[in-house]
Amino acid sequence: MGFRFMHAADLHVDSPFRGMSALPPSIRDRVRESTFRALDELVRLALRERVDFVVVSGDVYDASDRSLRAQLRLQAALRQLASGGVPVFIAHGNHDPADGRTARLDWPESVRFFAADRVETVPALLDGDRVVAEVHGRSFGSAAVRDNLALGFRGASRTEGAYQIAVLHANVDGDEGHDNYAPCSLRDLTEGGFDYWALGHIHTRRVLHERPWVVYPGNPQGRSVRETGARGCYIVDVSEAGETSLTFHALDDVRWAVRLIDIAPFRTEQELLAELAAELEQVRDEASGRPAVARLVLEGRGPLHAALRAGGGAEEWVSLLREEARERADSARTIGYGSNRSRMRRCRTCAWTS
Ligand SMILES: [Mn+2]
Repeated sequence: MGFRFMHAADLHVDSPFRGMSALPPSIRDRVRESTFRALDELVRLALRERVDFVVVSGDVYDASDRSLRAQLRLQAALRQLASGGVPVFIAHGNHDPADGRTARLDWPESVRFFAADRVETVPALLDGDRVVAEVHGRSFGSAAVRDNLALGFRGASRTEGAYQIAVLHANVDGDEGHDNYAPCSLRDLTEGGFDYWALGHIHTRRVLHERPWVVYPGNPQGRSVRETGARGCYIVDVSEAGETSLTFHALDDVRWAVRLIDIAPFRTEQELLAELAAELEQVRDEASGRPAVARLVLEGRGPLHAALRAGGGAEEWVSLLREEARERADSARTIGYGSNRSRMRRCRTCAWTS
């Protein structure tokens, strides 16, 4: 029988969003709440799409000493999934290792947190007595795991004919943009005899290999302006014949965007203003109704250079953009603005719109 599961990772629930003190409180609050809202959206999607189970590949929480608030919100989310009959399989990662401080809470029976000292194997889906899909997983025991945990999956017991899913937080082929935790090679994974490696750690979604599948779903909510674009999870459909297909679903509550604008062609403030407003309009369109945070980076040299570099220039431009945005979009509402920084030949502006 065919089935369907959700693969998510790096939820970073209760991410503190530090370094945003320059933002107006209303915006800061919305951003602060975004990892919780993305989690709620994840639950809604899983129930709406009627997935058979959910796997989460680490960094569920943002901090190893997880906040009680984060744990209670996760508990509420998992209870909703449990009452919808959806089991959840969770492996911890470097942000939320098993040795972190944990409140004593009751978790639904259908939720499985994988152990840190060994690879555990559990049947994820049964058809009568027959195991349709099997999930293998291992959590990080402490934050900085330098061992190749992937190799330990090879000895896992497997039920003949069942679809094999391995859940792990890991850095494949030494991705330099991320801490090199649980390092492994793509070959370690593709030669392991599994159908689907449900990975976490790299925050931008990537399918590293097909048949067998090696997948990073990315984080469901960008945690800073460095994590731009749509973020969410994959819904994975496995046909009766074992054919696998992935569908990405956005879950982010606040979308981040960066736009680079060369000031060279603009001769007047009017022209540049129109261009920036058009950029923001585009950011808003791409955000499909959710609030968006845009950083506009003005670069290059041109007739407006001196005016932009003048004291207080960037802040004034940000407030102009807010007014412009308000005039342009009847239904859209500009809710504030962020800080600005200027460097030699580079002037940054953050405009916040919803
Ligand atoms: Mn992470």
